[in-house]
Amino acid sequence: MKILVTGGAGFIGSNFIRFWLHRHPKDEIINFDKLTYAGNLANLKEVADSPHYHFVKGDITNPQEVRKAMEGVDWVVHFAAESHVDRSLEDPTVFIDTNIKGTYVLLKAALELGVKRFHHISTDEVYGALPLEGEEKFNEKTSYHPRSPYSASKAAADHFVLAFYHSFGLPVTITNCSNNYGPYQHPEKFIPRMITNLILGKKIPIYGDGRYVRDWLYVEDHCRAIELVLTEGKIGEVYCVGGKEKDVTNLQLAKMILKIFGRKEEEWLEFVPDRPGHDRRYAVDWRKINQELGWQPQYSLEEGLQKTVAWYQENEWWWRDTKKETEKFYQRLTERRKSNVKNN
Ligand code: NAD
Ligand code: TDX
Repeated sequence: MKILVTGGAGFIGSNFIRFWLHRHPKDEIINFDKLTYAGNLANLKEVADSPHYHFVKGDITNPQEVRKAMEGVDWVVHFAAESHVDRSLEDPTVFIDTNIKGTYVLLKAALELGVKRFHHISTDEVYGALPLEGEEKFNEKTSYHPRSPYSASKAAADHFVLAFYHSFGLPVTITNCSNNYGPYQHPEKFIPRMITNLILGKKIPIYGDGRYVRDWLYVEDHCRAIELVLTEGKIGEVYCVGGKEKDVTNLQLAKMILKIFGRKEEEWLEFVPDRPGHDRRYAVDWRKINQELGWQPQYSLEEGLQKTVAWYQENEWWWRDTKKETEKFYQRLTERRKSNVKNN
């Protein structure tokens, strides 16, 4: 099997490549990645010398580069995207180019080249926000209500993927997954930001009142879900993927991490201006993939966080430089948010 993975130098894509080559050592993977600020080939150092792994630097919005890389490929697994909500609030342009146009360019090439499976990695954020108090969860039938430029761009991409299935018969599948965490996640995202701040002796920045809820999934559990959908999933179907624990607020999550570090919560939390349009609660109902394909998450949040903290503690070389750049971005963002609060 020859698989083209887009965005394989990013967080989930690189975890997926290592996972796949470990479990399917005879397969061949082509990692097609533009190496934006979020892409890092160091994520793949363990497989870099494998004859079953090839890296191609390229942009998914470029039809020629895409066609060349996709020639002779059996499956496409599409991770490449701009993935950070806060960046999409600063400037949505690149989100429209990469997430919408890039997905369209890939779909078109996949159809022309007769790719046997196009698997699209999407997010639970396309469904919008749930009320804080309530039992409701997102499932495959929930209607789309994206609320940030990031989620709007992912929603548009999802619609194009399904349009290529219904209109042209491209064999597609989609997974809509909740918040991932684990090794190699960029320190701009909440969990690695908290961990790296604490390692550096800095406080955890909590947006708004901290009573925001995300559905946390350890990245390896996500990789297993994608594997099952690729090998046993039904063409044209969408599968929601989520974590074990529901309704953990950002404040509770921060306290779990502080507990791992053995630090006192009142000294290490800092409330900072909120993200505009901040989605209150996400919760994913993953019964379909459980009942049809037998998937369920294996890691509890506690276990996953322990492993993740240990990884960041042991791999400071990986995040130290990136962290400096990221915190410059956050400094500008926080100043802007503070002045917006003052002016309103
Ligand atoms: P990431 O930001 O860590 O990595 C994205 C990768 O895509 C990078 O390697 C980057 O260089 C590459 N890329 C960006 N633009 C490109 C372009 N134009 N051409 C080629 N490559 C390009 O993202 P991630 O967190 O690993 O997310 C991967 C996918 O999973 C995304 O589609 C995201 O929407 C989705 N997703 C992420 C999460 C999460 O919690 N991280 C949850 C659900 C879904
Ligand atoms: O410093 C912070 N303080 C804080 O309170 C940061 C960076 C975040 N937060 C909050 C905002 C969210 O409620 O933590 C929560 C998680 O934030 P992010 O890590 O930015 O993730 P989120 O916005 O939920 O989106 C993520 O999950 C879904 C990924 O970035 C997306 O790519 C994925 O689709």
